[in-house]
Amino acid sequence: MTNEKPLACICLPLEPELEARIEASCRLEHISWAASLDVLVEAVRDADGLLIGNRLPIGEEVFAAAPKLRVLAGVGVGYDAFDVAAATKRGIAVSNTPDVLTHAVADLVLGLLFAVSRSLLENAEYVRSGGWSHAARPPRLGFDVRGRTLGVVGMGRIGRVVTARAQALGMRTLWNDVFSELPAGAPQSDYRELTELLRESDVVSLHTDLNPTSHQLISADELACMQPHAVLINTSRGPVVDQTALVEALEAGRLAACALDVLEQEPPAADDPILALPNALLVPHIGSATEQTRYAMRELAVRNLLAVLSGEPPPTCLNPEVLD
Ligand code: 8YV
Repeated sequence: MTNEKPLACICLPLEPELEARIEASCRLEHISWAASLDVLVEAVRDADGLLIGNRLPIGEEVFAAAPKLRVLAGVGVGYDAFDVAAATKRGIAVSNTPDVLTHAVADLVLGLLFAVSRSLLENAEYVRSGGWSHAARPPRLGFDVRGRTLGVVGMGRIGRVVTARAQALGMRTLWNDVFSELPAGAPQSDYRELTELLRESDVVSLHTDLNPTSHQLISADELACMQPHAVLINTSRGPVVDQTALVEALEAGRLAACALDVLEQEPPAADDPILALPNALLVPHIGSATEQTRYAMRELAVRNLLAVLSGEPPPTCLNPEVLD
């Protein structure tokens, strides 16, 4: 006798209570979170649902191998790893996890801002290595963020929260997006064309999603617009910045510093020149990496998965047209 329950393939570790929620109405199969695309393709052949992060590109190759697939529940707000158009053609619902990570990413942006503005890593190393005890020359002085101008590129959920928080710190804020009308609910902020925003800002923070329009949005020409004392913060996606051009600008002193949570290649090759730059503060894609936020992302992804498999509308669907 065949088991009627749908098969949910889970490609990252879940808490027992989340697994129990899935198992109440589905069969559950684990796929290693480190699986290659080839292994994943083999593993999803009978899947009705797939819950997965954004490490692997999920498109036609996976969809063609999984004819029963009804839902791709992503764990992450960015969905550039998913071919939503191909999923839509096949009637597969695709979901992401917006909102639940907005504040965690904004926290990291402020953390990076202060780490750079107060030379926190250099100062910590100065103390640890005995420099302070031996009255060695201290690291350079920092800069006040109050009164400085922050340019936010991408006025979505995260860009808005970063703008509001920067204003609370006494920063002046500018914004740019593909639209030029301030979205409803956004804090009051001044719109600028991208090049103007780059010219006027002391700190630029990137919050666009990655799509063909935003790919290498910040290239050599854009970096040339920035002031030599300016700082670039990227917590969006690595390919939004032309990293070769960024390294050149940092090496030449045409840009003071960058703080990157995301890189063109993750993890970077050991000889990636960005790793050698003292004025590049790099962290390993940790925008959402808090216990609470990561749990909230997984929990929302489980709700999306179960909703589709039980014929309900998922809370955060990227292609709701497939539900009709
Ligand atoms: C990752 C992210 O999802 O939400 C996003 O788009 O980039 C991150 O939160 C996270 O690193 C897990 O893959």
